[in-house]
Amino acid sequence: MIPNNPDSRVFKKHPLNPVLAPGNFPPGVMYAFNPGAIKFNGEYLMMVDAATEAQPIVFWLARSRDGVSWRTDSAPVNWPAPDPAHREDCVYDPRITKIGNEYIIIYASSSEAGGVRLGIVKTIDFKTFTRVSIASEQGNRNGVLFPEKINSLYVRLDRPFGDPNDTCGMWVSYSPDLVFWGKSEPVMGPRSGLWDSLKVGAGAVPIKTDQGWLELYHGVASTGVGMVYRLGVCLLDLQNPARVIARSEDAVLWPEHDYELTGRVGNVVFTCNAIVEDDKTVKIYYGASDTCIGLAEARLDDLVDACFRKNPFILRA
Ligand code: M1P
Repeated sequence: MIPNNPDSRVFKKHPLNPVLAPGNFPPGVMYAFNPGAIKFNGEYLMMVDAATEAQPIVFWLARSRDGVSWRTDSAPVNWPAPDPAHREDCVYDPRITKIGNEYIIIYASSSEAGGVRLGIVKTIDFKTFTRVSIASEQGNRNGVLFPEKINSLYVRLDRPFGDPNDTCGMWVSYSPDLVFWGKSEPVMGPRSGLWDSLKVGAGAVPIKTDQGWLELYHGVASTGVGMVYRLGVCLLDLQNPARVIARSEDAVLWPEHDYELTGRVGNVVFTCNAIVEDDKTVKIYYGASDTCIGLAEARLDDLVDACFRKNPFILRA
């Protein structure tokens, strides 16, 4: 097991964790995890991966006034019909970006015949959802849209894995219309010997800071207990997000409690969101062991600082 550096603890986990669990949903929901989250109409809103007995994973909304106590809708989201060219039969890991008055959701769209691709759906009210596109080739997930255009183009991070020789790293792509995507280039890959040595994938919607785009991402290492998913942070250039300005050497959140160590897939913390409060506290609702949802909070400045901090225990050549 690659040890966690206690000095790198930036996020504080909420004492009432997990703040949302399958038992909070109507009967039949067995796992509830990896939500997109955003503030909507003065409330916190999560769009949760909910695995029911009837279907593998569907999206389900949960709402909260205080960000800690949640009430769930009585039924899953009324998701739009599949694209005829890609008959998705499972959806997961929604990431919600607000641009203007629209909420644009990039998610993993899986079909037995067509593999995993990025789907894009939008809404203005979280009641009616409209399909925009299937936005990638087969073998891609962990897609997330930046909250503003750069050089007049929409920008997304993603993690292509269609090519077996791929390093399983994070890429950036651009689009004029959320349908046609290109100008793709790698941003960063796994780092040998560290907590993110096997694969890395985009997590939260990037947060604009005066030091660059702060991206909270997940990294995976193969260890004696199997794959371990942790979270880290990096800063990307505001005008050219393919350029990494700084990247945390240590993880900033890792599995350590029972609800994070055991479940549908154990040893996993995973985020698809980050909510920045007016006082610059960053809240994340993270998936724990693909089973339930925890809340963790950090100061935005501390996350930026973590990108630059060096781990004194790493031997450098
Ligand atoms: O089971 C852990 C995670 O595995 C996948 O993430 P990645 O593509 O980075 O390996 C996803 O299926 C994710 O939903 C899941 O939490």
